[in-house]
Amino acid sequence: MTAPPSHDPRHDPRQARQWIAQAARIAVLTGAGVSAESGVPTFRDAQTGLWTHFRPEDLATEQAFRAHPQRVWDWYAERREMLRGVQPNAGHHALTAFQQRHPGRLTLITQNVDGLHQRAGSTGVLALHGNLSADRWLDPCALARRPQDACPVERAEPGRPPHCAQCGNLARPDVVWFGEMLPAETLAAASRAARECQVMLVAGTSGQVYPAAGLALQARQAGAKVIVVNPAPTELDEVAHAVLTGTSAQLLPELLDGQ
Ligand code: BJW
Repeated sequence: MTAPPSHDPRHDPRQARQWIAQAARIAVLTGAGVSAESGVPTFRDAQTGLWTHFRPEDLATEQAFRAHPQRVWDWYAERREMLRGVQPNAGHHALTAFQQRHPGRLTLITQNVDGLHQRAGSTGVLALHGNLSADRWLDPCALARRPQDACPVERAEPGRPPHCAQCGNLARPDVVWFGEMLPAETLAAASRAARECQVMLVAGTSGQVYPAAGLALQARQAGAKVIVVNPAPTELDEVAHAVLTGTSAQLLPELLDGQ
């Protein structure tokens, strides 16, 4: 008879806890699942995931925004509104508390744009996919003297994307859409943390989106133990030394609290 998962060292949180205890540097890569228990929908979960109801190419690309700015703006406005009503959960808090007990030991890399790690008090968060609550200009300003200058005049009408009254430039959410480069310095810092850690903890991500998912492979190739925390199978399970089945609000405290 096959031993229950809890008796297999590959599924044993005690083994993973020990690796964490011994690691001088820990990198954590989080995804949408870490915020699920705060009430924030994931992208790819059946029934509840955002992509169950919408096609990513209709909403999360620059082409979609240029073609239908109001539709995309409304979708983001709705998500921003939803975020105002949610709070960090036990998983976010466990990461923050560990960082506070061990300054400089844990680098937090997130694909999440919801700001919940930051609101929980985590510091130095490497936000690979931007920030849902911030805007930036879609195009470089046609009228500014220097390319880095912002559009001089912004006009915001309720419910509509703000635009420059002089050149028509639109504001867009400051997130990373498909086909767009991740912020170079943030990605470089995340890659460094992945290559320099002894343990990489991968929590709440399907591991389907690159280059973020590639950080787990980088950590593994550099000799780190890779631990996956997820209630469901992920693309990164085969890269991992330990696959812990459960939610992040349950398992992150179990792995991190008291050490
Ligand atoms: C729980 C839980 C609980 C549930 N507890 N867990 C190499 C190979 C193939 C393709 C590519 C490649 N390199 C690049 C690409 C293209 C593309 C890509 O990866 N495509 C794949 C999907 C095929 N990547 C890009 O385009 C990236 N840019 C790029 O590569 O630039 C270079 C380039 C430019 C031009 C041409 C070519 C290259 C940019 C990616 C940007 C991703 N943006 C989004 C939207 C952000 C804005 C917004 O929010 O609207 O980021 S998409 C979406 O996916 C979001 C997420 O951050 C990201 C990852 O999703 P995540 O977090 O993993 O969520 P889910 O839903 O997938 O998974 C949730 C998990 O939680 C599940 O496993 C659940 O089981 C689990 N869960 N409850 C713990 N309680």
